Amino acid sequence: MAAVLRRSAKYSLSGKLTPFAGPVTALHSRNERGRTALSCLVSNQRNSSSVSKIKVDLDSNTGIAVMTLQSPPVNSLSLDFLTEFAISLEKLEMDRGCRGLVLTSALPKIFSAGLDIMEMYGKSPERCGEFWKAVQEMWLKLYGSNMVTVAAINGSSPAGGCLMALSCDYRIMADNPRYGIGLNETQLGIVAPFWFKDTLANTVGNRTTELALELGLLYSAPEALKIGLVDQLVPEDKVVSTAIESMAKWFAIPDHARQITKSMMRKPTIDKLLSSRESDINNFVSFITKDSIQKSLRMYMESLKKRKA
Ligand code: CO8
Repeated sequence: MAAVLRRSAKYSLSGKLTPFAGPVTALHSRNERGRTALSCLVSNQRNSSSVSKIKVDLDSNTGIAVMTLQSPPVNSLSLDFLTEFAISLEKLEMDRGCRGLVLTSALPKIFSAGLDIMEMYGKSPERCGEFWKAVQEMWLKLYGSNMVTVAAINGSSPAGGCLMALSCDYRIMADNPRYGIGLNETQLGIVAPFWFKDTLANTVGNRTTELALELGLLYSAPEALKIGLVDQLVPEDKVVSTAIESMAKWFAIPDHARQITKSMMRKPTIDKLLSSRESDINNFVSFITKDSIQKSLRMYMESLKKRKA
């Protein structure tokens, strides 16, 4: 009972985080199997849409939350999406009943298309700065999470989508060679910042990162497994269930020991960004608003549309 009250109290907190966060309404309900459905409705002053881009299901029996990205057409990381993501993550982080997080997509064939390119095209420097701060926040929260985090990658995951997966503790991908994953920024004529680079290098090593970043490589699922970018391939319909099952071996380790070890591995990388957040934002804004970069982004968007036609 006390635990139930404690959990309810936690969900009623209205996110203390992020200066860019809009008002939040958390809807909290239970069904007979003890499953807790948390639906965050974020209404942003810039955009009156109240449709949730992220669904969170916390199973209070297992302590595992499944966060499902559901922002069609491609789960691109817009400012609204990132804001909702940060709030949802913070709520789970504060919930002592939640020990593990599975991150997956509701969209067929796509985990996430990465940063929303339209957030970087034709926008004011102020808006670009706000957007980049939200991207930083997403990474800081996920890479530094105390929970066990498993990416259930059930589709393509370029650039920022790959970063999201890389920020988890473990990656399980659908065994489908048509799905690509990688930091392909140079293909767009843009450059992944140092903390994207560090996150990849911490996972696959320096030389592989050098090749991957310079050539903007997107790896097929089997290639990604070979270089250690993902940890396991399973049939597409087993990605989420395997991710949930995989939690058992992490939960068998005392939380404090696992968390301190994770922090020891990741803190230096996180601290590097924390000590230079403002200059990282300024670098992004001055780079992305350059005419030549805006032109590259426009051409890339056009090439995406042509490919479709
Ligand atoms: N942002 C915004 N819109 C997008 C994005 C995106 N990232 N990706 C796709 N879309 C749009 C498409 O233009 C298309 O729009 P429309 O229907 O109006 O034509 C719609 O989404 C559907 O796209 P597709 O038809 O291409 O869908 P497919 O199922 O055929 O393919 C893919 C899905 C594989 C995800 C494909 O869309 C794709 O490859 N997208 C591009 C992904 C990409 O390159 N993302 C990189 C973004 S940059 C980033 O994340 C890190 C930047 C780091 C910043 C550094 C700056 C200094």
